[in-house]
Amino acid sequence: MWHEVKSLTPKSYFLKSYQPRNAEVKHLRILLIGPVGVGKSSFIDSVDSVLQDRITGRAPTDAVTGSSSFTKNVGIAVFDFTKDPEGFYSFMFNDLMGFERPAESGVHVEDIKLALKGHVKEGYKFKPEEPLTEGDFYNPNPTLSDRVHVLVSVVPAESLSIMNIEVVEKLREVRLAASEMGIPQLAIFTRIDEACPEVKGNINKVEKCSSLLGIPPNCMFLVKNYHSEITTSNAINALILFALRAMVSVGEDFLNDLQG
Ligand SMILES: Nc1nc2c(ncn2[C@@H]2O[C@H](COP(=O)(O)OP(=O)(O)OP(=O)(O)O)[C@@H](O)[C@H]2O)c(=O)[nH]1
Ligand SMILES: [Mg+2]
Repeated sequence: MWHEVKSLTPKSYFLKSYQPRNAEVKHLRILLIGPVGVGKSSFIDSVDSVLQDRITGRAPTDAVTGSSSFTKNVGIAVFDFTKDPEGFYSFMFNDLMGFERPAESGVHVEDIKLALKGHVKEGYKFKPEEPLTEGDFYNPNPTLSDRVHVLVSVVPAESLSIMNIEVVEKLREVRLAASEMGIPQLAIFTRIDEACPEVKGNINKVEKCSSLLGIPPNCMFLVKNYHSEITTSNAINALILFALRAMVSVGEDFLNDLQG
């Protein structure tokens, strides 16, 4: 496996040439969910950095992580990636605020379910007090393009065991809703630099997280985000590209299955 990881370069042919075969969709939509401050926005930045081959910083991240979500003022922020000079890569990320505790103060699970189905328009600001029902930001007739094609749970490798139970339950609820819709799901562990450096430790974490979230171990990826580096490196790029490639592959399978 490590061979395969090392052979991925920022110019990864698969990602560069990828286009959904399903003609109804121009961009594969990947939604990231997870606890506050776990590195969701940093992962999007890291993908951008890998693809641009330099450190970039588009998705707002927070260097002082507290208990409330930094990605707050946006509802669903959409990020696509420049594939200079040919335009954009054919996949995009949706970033959300993190799940907070107490549960009532964060984004509603009902809103995320609506987002999975494509009912939530870009720019909607989630309201902790009430879920979206109708209005300017409600899309009553979503197309396949508006829907989420891959759901990624982002979990902290270093503090998995102290992940709040309410947050775990929210993650599971969203995951079950996505399963009912047939949406493929992966998980990434961020902050592996702060977690146990031994592989065995990480494998135990993968198994623990697998049973917590109900995602099979082979759908889980260890990732180190670019958070303090000033240049990109092959080792960090490889982990990010490996996870990204898996996201795009399962999303493509989902779209093809829908096409029949
Ligand atoms: N050591 C380390 N720090 C990281 C990593 N990924 C992110 N961080 C740091 O964690 C903090 C929070 O990262 P964000 O990307 O803002 O987290 P988020 O999940 O988007 O948070 P919310 O939007 O608040 O839900 C920032 O200070 C990042 O620099 C990582 O892999 N390793
Ligand atoms: Mg964020």
